[in-house]
Amino acid sequence: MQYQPKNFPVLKNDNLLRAARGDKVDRVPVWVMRQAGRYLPEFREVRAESDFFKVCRTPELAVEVTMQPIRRFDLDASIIFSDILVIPQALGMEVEMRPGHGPVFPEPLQDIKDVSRLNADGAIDRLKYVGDAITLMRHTLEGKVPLFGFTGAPWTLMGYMIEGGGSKTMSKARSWLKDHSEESRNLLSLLTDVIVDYLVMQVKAGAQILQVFESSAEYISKEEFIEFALPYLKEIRIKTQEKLNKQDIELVPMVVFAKGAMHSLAEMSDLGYDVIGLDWTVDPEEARKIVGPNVTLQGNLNPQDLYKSQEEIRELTRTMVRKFGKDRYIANLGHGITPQTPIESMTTFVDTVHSAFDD
Ligand code: 1CP
Repeated sequence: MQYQPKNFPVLKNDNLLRAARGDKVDRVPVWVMRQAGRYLPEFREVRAESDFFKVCRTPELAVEVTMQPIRRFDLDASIIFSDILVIPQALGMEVEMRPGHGPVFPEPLQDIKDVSRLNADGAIDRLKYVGDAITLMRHTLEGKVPLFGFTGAPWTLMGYMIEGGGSKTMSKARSWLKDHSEESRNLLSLLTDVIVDYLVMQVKAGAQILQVFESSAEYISKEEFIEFALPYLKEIRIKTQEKLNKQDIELVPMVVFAKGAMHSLAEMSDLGYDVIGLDWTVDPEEARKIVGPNVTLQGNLNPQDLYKSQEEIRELTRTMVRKFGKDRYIANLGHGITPQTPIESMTTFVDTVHSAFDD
């Protein structure tokens, strides 16, 4: 089936896009990283029937799980169901999603020579299923809320490709940065180019805002972050916008979320992203002081706080939102929601954000 990226329904709730651009909002917009996921019984039902990557590759299934949190909660954005690891897959690496364990690469990059295994030619064509899911999602949403596209950032993808999955230290990948810095830069550049084309493809398919996940920034030092992450994050922002401009496609807001890199908020505010995602380690007022008034902040309740009592969640959320203020702010957690989170806590979080300035 062909999904046509045109004649999309008119957007009814644009609070999140307005907040991203620095315009006034009717209410503080909120969404949650990993809002489609295992804490929802209806998600577990879909996953009981289908392998993780089958869900990603089947637009009807990807759209179904993307819609699940939108049906349940009064969210202000949706995010297309996929994973950051679809890029290494499209470059020819095998990735399995092992139940209860997470992603595993049976043949990770073990040696710098292995980089030559990667095949960037046609990678975007092999990711067309993500575009198809985005296009179908835009039609299915009926303009209720905007749709995020997303990607992993180069350092984070490189880490998974070398470690062969999640890691507590990313030590093998870190040693590449030290011992093979030139080859590491070549790999980061290769990933940057694919990421740019992937993001442009997602916007053409209907993504209305983009988030770049540098989730593994937490494993590297500030010096390494400045040398091996920041330049590529900047290049992604610049080249994505250049390519969209060249093709006469309207720019969409861009969000950078670098978990564990709150030491570099000042540097991040110079990258030209519209929105900076904060992890939960930073105080809202401190972050605002560092980045200045011209960038939107997103975040940053500790996901573990959703295991507290409903009364405590209300109190923590209200205090957080009031510290950020109503302008240039998108409420979220400081990282993804975790699988055991009570559904009631998510409802409390979302509704408390919306009512935080009611009195
Ligand atoms: O609802 C949404 O947010 C959309 C879906 C989404 C997103 C944005 C998924 C589905 N994954 C991601 C991004 C992603 N994937 C990141 C960046 C965000 C973050 O830091 O959390 C990362 C690091 C991954 C890699 C990944 N995929 C992990 C982490 C592994 C580790 O130990 O480091 C895991 C567990 C996955 C699997 C996955 N991806 C998504 C879901 C719902 C799941 C759970 C697996 C399942 O359903 O079986």
